[in-house]
Amino acid sequence: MRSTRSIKTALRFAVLGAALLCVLAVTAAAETGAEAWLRYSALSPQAAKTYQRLPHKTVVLDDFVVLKTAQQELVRGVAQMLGETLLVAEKSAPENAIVLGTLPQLRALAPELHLPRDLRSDGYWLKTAKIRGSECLLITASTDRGVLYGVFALLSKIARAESLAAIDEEQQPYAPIRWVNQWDNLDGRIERGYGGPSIFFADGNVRGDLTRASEYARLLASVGINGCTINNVNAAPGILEDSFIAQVSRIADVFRPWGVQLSLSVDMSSPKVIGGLDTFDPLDPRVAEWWRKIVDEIYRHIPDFGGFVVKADSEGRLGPSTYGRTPADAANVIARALKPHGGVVFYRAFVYNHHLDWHELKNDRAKAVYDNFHPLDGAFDDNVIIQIKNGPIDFQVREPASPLFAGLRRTNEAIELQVTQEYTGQQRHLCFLVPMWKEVLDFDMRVDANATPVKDLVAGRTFHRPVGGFVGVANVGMDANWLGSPLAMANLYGFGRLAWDPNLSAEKIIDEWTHLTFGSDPLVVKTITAMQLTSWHVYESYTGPLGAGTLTNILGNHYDPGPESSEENGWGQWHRADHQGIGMDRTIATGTGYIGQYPPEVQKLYESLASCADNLLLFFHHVPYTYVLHSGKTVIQHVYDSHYDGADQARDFIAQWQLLERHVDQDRYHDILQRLQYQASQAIVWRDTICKWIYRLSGIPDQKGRMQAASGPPDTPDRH
Ligand code: GCW
Repeated sequence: MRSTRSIKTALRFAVLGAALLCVLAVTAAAETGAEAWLRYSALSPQAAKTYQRLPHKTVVLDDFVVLKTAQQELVRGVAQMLGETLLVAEKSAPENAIVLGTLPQLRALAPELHLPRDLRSDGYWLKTAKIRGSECLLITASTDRGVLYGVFALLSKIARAESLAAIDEEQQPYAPIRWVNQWDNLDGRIERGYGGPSIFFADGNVRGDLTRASEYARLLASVGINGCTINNVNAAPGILEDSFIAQVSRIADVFRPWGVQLSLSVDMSSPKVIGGLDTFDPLDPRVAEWWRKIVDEIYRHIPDFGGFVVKADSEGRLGPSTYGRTPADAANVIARALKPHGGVVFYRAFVYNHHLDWHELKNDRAKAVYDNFHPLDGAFDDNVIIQIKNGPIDFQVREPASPLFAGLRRTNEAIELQVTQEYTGQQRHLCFLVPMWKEVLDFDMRVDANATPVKDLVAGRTFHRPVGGFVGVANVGMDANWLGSPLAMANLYGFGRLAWDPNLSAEKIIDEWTHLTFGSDPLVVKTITAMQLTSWHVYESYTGPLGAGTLTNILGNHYDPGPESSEENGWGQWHRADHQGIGMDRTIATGTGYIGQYPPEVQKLYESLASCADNLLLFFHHVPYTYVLHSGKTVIQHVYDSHYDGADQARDFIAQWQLLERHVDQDRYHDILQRLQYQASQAIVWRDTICKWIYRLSGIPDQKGRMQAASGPPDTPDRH
């Protein structure tokens, strides 16, 4: 008896002790999210064994700043993950080392190496090879930046316990432009930013402490992003004041070690507002001269300056239309000032009339982008890039690909994707956007009846353009975890990975991100990847299915449900819901003619109800509520079901997340749990608001009888 009791007691202590250890372990691992996907947490002894043959020293073949950064990052990552401090050796002793250098440097060091391949732009090559008879690991590229990217790739592999045995991996970026925009105002607020105030500006000046800006550049570089526009496209002209440029150059200084080029958003009226001229007419020689001088001044401070982003004639911004000039006139005058320095202009295609007459059924904001820019194809200088939002309206939860991607053959283009979740839940709702972006990037425009996916058009591959690529509106802030929610960082990671290689699958990207951000516990990886991969669809289901757009308050916060705010105003985000039906008729036959902006095969796809996918139906067609979808359901029943299913799925996220209680550090566990609980409650608000609204309009009850009692009688008068 005694011995049984003492065994029990011992066991009890053992269990308690183990529990305590668990708690300590979890507490020790508590994380703020600041490291994002660069946590470099220690590998298990088992996993670390894979890297026993990794060289114990490193050499770098030159001391340029980016190469030095690359080496420091390598040493840091290996120390944290494998517990080993790499010896930093002279380049005269490269034997058994991880060797970092560009191809020419490597050729000079080891002529015996066969390095036949030339790597384009920022591509890199990871390769085990013998130098002077001893085995080395080479991280090489054409540029210093490529070497840095190679180091990050190697560290990512180690973090995910991928084997490096006999590695021979070459990676090339899909396009030269892989930039982020920040919509930061000089007072420190960020337009559509949900992760705290600006990391660059406070109270009208550049911050004194730019530690976060430097850490941001590191994060960007780790996924191959090579440029960052630091201020809002609704630009304050003051950014170009002499004194301010000197301040901005401090930000460029902290970007430079990470190979991130700094660029600025500028206001077209600057020559007048801050230049003292009586005009900003782009064709006036004094205006051209003013831009030349300002650009020369910038390059004196920032020799590797990237260029300008321009938002003009849009949402109240002044632009060339003031003088009857075109976007090409405006873009070119700035481009010519930048040209001698190698800079570029991103001219945003987001030009539209926000005082459109909603009574006129043929009016259509979606047509504006193409109508404004297609006629100018070929009129832009070679260092101008037209920056085009993924869809023709404005970052809605679902839109078709903008027809302008197919409408420019002799003009450079870049796709603008929105990482910050303006219309997709503002980081308070889980919404992993990579699957949405991939649908657009993979969409085949069938230009000249050939396979011409959007990713090839924007990368400049289809029409052999000198430059092109990807721009993400990121809007990170001072919040420790950058975007306000740890899970939202998957969107920034995913943007970078897609910009590097749009052929990566959403599954691969989220698997990588989850391993890097939360570790390799199979339950954690399985649960988080599944939640992320379904989250866009869930969000769409309870906010705006069938292509109706996010039925949000478009006049205010772009967040709460507000289906009526889209109608009866000039903003043009109409869904034209009335008592009989819903949807914008954008057909060529009877509607606004928007569909006519696509190449013929795509026109056919969307024009016909038979071939138009259910998920974009209301974007292209106005149909009665009783219209039967391909799925066999009526539109109205689909709307009810979708909102209820979506809200149920949002609620189910909570239970899925709770499975991870003992598997994820407590800080992030509780933070995310609270967010999911809040999201579930908001999904119900969305569900009820939209279902009641559409029931009142249509008068058609839900077949499943879920909400009529609470909704009151249907409305009567027809609004249109
Ligand atoms: O959707 C709108 C946003 C604006 C933004 C604009 C744009 C920076 O609501 O806040 O302005 O898009 O992309 O220029």
